Amino acid sequence: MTAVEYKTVDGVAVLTMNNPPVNGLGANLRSGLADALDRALSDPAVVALVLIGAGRMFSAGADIREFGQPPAEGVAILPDLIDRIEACDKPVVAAIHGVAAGGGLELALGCHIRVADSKARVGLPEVTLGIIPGAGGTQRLPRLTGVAQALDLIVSATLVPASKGRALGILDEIAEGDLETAAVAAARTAAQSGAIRRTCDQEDALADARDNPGLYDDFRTKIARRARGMRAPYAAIQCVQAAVDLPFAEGQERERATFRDLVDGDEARAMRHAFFAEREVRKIPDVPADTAIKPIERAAVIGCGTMGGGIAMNFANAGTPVTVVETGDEALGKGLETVRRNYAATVAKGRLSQDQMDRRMAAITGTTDFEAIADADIVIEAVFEEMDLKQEVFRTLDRVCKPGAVMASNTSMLDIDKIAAVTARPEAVIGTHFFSPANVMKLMENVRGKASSHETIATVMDLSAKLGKVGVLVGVCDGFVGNRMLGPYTREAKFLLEEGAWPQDVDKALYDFGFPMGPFAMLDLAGNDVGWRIRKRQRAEKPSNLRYSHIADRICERGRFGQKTGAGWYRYEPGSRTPIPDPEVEEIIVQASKEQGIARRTFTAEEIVERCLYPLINEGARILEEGIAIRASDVDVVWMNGYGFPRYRGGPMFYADTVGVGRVYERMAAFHAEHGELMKPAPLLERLAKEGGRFGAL
Ligand code: T1G
Ligand code: NAD
Repeated sequence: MTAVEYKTVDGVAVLTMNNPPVNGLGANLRSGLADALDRALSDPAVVALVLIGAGRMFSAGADIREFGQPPAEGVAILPDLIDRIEACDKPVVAAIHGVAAGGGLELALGCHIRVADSKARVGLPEVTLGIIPGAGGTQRLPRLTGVAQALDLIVSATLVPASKGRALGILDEIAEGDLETAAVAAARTAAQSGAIRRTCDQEDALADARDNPGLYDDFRTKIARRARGMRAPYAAIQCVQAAVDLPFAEGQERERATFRDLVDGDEARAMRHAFFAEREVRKIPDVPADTAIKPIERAAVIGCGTMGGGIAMNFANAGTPVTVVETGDEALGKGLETVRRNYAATVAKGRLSQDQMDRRMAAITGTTDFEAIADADIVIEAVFEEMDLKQEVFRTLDRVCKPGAVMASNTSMLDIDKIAAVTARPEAVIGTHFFSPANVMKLMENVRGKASSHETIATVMDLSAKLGKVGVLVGVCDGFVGNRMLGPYTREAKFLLEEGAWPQDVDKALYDFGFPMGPFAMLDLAGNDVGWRIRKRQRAEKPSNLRYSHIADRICERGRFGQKTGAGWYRYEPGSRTPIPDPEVEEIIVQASKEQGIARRTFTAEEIVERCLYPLINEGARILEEGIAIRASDVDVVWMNGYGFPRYRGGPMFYADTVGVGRVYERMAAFHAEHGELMKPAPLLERLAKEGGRFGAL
């Protein structure tokens, strides 16, 4: 199958890119385009050209799978191909539908006219891959949109709708009728006018920036929080500045050199891994891709507390009517009021219109009567984390829910099989573990029980995408993937306190590593009482003589549950979320060291990072051994989307491959020797270290 189909319409050569699934501009498509270009330019009957995409879109850009591979012999690289198109002496029109992203939009920017259908989206999202636009985007985009707009688009990596693309000057026309027809007409008009408008020649839009050199520093300040630890956004700013300060060709050279410098770097490799990991996670080896998905037209949520309210908002945001069930009118009123306040806060920030808020609130109904949800297609239970209560709720759901309904639990740690076992339809039971705040956090750990049917699994995996979440299928164990790995991470953080570190030392080390906050600030945000309840249950269920730190319990015994009580590992000024070290906590810590007979010492940031992260990775290895996670990259997706693991490090298992599994094993073995059984290396970690293997190759 040729990657580029060629036809002529009224003297216009129509070049159709056909490289499913997203017309990635790989070597085959680039050589197809070069050949078609030769043909059109050498045919005197051809007065103009149209570039259009077959399938779902114009093009999603360079073929990311080619990165890190040796360049294809004799095939023009994308920047050169685009320069050639721009230099054409016959008008070239890009006809855009679906998406024109990255190199796909750069290809269109090299064309002389851009026509799009009204549903199209365009953008340069390369920084999400740890790179910059490398085919002229940083040089051509600002020449159309102006510098400030170009910086915003490139660094925010947003795909903007056609109407905005038109307003920004990226698109010249929105096709009313058939796209190809409109593009051919535009091409003929341009040929008749004889005028060709090359983007590289457009200088006017750069003028503002020339008069305002401070614009770049202002922009760096603006992005500092979300671009922390990354190189690509700052490299993009420098290249856009080069577009203003240098002649076009030199600016291009600067961009290419910067692109080459980034594309094989750790950041780019980690973010490419994240890109494909979030697509791979949807594929469940034993659930056929054509498994039937149950339609979800009505939903219900049991419990409208911290999680229930957020979960209901997800359905309302997706346009699915949802009913929340509470124990009584007071609890119901309180829960719905929290939902209303959350929406009002978003409206106040201008991120939602009042009308949208009203429609979403109207989609949420409250009741105290379980019978009222009998026709729900899916029910998600989010009541207190107590097994007896959850089983009681599932007995009720089994009685009232219609046949075929999916019955899910938002439990953080409990055994889904034990919950399913109290129903007559365990095949319809599954875990859907959202993360707090549930209407914000992207991750859904979907927990398959022994009896969960393929249909139930396929339905909730599809639901995750419909709710704008990243769904990861995991197996049943205490804490599933995320919370189970969080255990050793926070455990070692607490031991470090007994051995001499302060909460702020540990938090600074992990913050500088790239987490949005360290373990102690995170525990104060989530609420220390949640962990306390879990520790009590685990110690009751599995008494052990292994090392245990009492510091966290002593802090909870004093009612220090974190931000919600104004004090936890830190203290907080009223209305502030800024953690302040508290001598009262330091006293508890020093006392614990004394009781353990530990001589306190200081730790380097590297020691702290290894001591907290390597046991987390080690637990990830155990989870893979047990088949609780399907792939190592699934574990990475959980941590990047649910626990703030820095995306530019690719997740814990990818990070282990980056530093070397041998290094992680060596440190774990040393920790085991020094700290005992809790730090025993997982057999998989040991095997991979000895074989020189990688988690990514499993
Ligand atoms: N290269 C290779 N494969 C790609 C791809 C790409 N650019 N884009 C998507 N795929 C695969 C993806 O892995 C999946 O495969 C299938 O296509 C469908 O994708 C010089 C160097 C366009 C918004 O960053 O953001 O150009 O899992 O499930 O949800 O400056 O795909 O089915 O086997 O995501 O409808 C810059 C990346 C590249 C855009 C569509 N481009 N793609 O979303 O489909 S770098 C991007 C997306 C570049 C130049 C530089 C999205 C999409 P599989 P999907 P979707
Ligand atoms: P919460 O205490 O804020 O809310 C629980 C709600 O359930 C309360 O409003 C209560 O009135 C209601 N409820 C209790 N029994 C009920 C019944 N029989 N019928 C109807 N409603 C009933 O708790 P939460 O933090 O929202 O946690 C809910 C579940 O989600 C738990 O299983 C928890 O482990 C899990 N979870 C919590 C978090 C978190 O960060 N809070 C994150 C993920 C998962």
